Amino acid sequence: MTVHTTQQATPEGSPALVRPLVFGVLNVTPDSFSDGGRFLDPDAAIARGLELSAQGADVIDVGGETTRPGAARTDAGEEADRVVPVIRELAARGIRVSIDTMRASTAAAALEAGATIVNDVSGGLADPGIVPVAANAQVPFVAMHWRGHSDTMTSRAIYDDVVADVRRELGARVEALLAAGLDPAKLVLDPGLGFAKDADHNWQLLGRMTELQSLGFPLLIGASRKRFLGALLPDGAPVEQRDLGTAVVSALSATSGAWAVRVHDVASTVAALDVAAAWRRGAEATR
Ligand code: PMM
Repeated sequence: MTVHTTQQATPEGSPALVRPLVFGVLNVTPDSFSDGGRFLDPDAAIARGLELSAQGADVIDVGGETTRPGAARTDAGEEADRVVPVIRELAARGIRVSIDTMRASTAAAALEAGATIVNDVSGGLADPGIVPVAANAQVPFVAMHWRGHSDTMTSRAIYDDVVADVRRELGARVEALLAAGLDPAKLVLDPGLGFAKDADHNWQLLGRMTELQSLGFPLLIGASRKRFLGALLPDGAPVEQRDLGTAVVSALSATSGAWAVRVHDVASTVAALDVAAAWRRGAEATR
């Protein structure tokens, strides 16, 4: 799979008419912030992956280590044990799977089990050995903007101009990843919403997405159910109530030319993307 498809913004910057890919989140963890503990059992996780796929997910993004703010690391063996049986079964059923990990060993085990995309929230910084694993397998590599592990990231949310700073830091990652052998046609970038970012930072990164696209790579947006969406709701609203805001972000991301969105509730995002696509068809029809 090459990531430079018609899904991508065209060189002129006008988004293609096709909708972004939908990555359905499947956390096989006891402690992720929104679905932790629900899919730790492999059978429950596989059933959830099938459900997300039936709802229209193009990719199931399987993770075995939580990255929620403040969290401690998961043991490497434990992480791989959680994800491998789930990936093996979903891939065997013809579902495209990405592995959400910062570790080379977990990425290698996941690719062997049938995953075909590596999604690294550290962009190759936490374990540089992950880059040759993805490069040798010739699979897409999602490099997210990252400033440090979850136990320290809140204190790292300091920027002069968050969009310019994230753009510069992602640009440095691009150079390092390509120097380490990654095929530029396989690279996807992600602003890392909520990772060392407060709500204002997230909104600026979304609203000024085109500045990040000027780096020349497809963008994946992971806003789903994050705290900055919860801040728009009354206090104490359950996390699922953030799905409506997530779906709106998906539609607006599509309009801005995002390559993919990563979401927990696939059905509402697919509906929102269908609306955005119909809107764009209407705009085209008037010409
Ligand atoms: N966010 C989470 C986990 N993995 N991967 C990418 N590429 N981008 C993100 O924004 C992102 C991610 C946050 O945790 P969750 O799995 O509980 O939503």
